[in-house]
Amino acid sequence: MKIFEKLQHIFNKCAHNAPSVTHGEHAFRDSCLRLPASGLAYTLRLGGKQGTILQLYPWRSLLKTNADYFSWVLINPQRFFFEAGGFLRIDPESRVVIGRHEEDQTLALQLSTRVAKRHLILEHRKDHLLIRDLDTDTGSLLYVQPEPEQVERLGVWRLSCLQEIRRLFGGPLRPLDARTALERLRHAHAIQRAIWAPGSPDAAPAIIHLPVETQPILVGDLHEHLDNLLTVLTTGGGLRALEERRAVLVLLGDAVHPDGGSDLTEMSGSLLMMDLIFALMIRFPGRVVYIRGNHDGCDEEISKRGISQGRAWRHTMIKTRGEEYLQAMLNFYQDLPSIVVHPRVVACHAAPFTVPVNRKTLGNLRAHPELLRQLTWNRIHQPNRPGGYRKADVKRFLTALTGSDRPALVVGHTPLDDRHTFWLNIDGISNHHILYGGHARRMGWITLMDERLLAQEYPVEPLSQELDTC
Ligand SMILES: [Mn+2]
Repeated sequence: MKIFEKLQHIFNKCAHNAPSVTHGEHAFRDSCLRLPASGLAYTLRLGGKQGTILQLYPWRSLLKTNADYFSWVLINPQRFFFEAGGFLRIDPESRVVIGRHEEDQTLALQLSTRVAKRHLILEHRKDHLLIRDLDTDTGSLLYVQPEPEQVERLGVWRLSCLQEIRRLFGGPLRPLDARTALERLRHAHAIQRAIWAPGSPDAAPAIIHLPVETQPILVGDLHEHLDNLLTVLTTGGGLRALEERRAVLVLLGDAVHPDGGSDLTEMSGSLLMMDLIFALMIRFPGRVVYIRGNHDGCDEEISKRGISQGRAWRHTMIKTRGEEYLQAMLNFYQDLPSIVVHPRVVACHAAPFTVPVNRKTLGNLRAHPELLRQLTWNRIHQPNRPGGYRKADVKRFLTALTGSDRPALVVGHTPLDDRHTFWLNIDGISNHHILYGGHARRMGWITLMDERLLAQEYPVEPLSQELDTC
């Protein structure tokens, strides 16, 4: 609190007479600059010649109908365009201290040791951004980048990602006709089988192992929120990383079935969501993994607020796409994995086992429906949920799968409130995280940078509309 008050004091002192910067190069130390929100981009060099170069961009809505949305984004250009993330948002009315005081920020922006623990303050005010160097040894350097290709770089980049999604989908995001949808589902399923169960007539393995050099992009329960998936794929270089085989998109299940709204049986969004996921699986073979969630089925018992969404899903598939499509979807579900293991992070839909499981059982999980059920239905222990899992279960689960309890465990299924999109180190378990992809206005995801876990969040825009015209 003390540091914060001190920062506030020096910040307010300099804010009044800070020069407005619209061109040129500015070395500054222990002083303020004012950057008008007039559509310029900036390059920052922190920590001298051997320091870190960052870029500061105005971030506008891609939608013509949403011209008011404006934020600033700070990125490390050497990473942002190549991985799913690596950015820092400076939202309206917010203030951020840039520096190595925070591990996640150091990681996201790849700050070098030349950058001070508290190097800069950025404050997003109504029509400008105030930026202050905190009397660092090396000072800070700011260059104005007025060139239109620099100013528009992020917008152009995001639009190109959307266009790529439109291409791989084969047009605007609308549910496919019955025949195309069936072909696509079978094609995606065949690819999954060819990769995870080559030449075998048996079900595909319930556990999928990813090599350490692969960057997993973990996405929680989407529950029909198509724009949330588009947000992940267009913020940073996620699509490029999939294309270049450096990343794997890991969907934690429950991409289907609405989780709110007036009609919990209205399933057209689920059809479209699966159409897009299959298109991604076909475009990026082996780099899109779908973990089975409790909503990935048509059983009567799959329900929300007493309404059977499993039954509604079955009816919708039969009515719009026919019995054959339903059967193909059920076959697809049968082959879905329940656990993804990366040396740094393990993911499943809902919960680790609450019983010890030996190697032999792990190798033959499909023969143990009661264990698969725990993975997809259970939740963290609470006084009113005595059967829930606890810290010891997390540790044992990780050790059984990786030989160590140090990797992280990421699950979906149990959002803890309606304000956040991820919850880290839950229940006093330092490497246990919950992720949810169904928030109406914000999208969070978890990835690895330099083999360390990074959780990020971005406001969601109705990007699927933009796909109609881009
Ligand atoms: Mn669930």
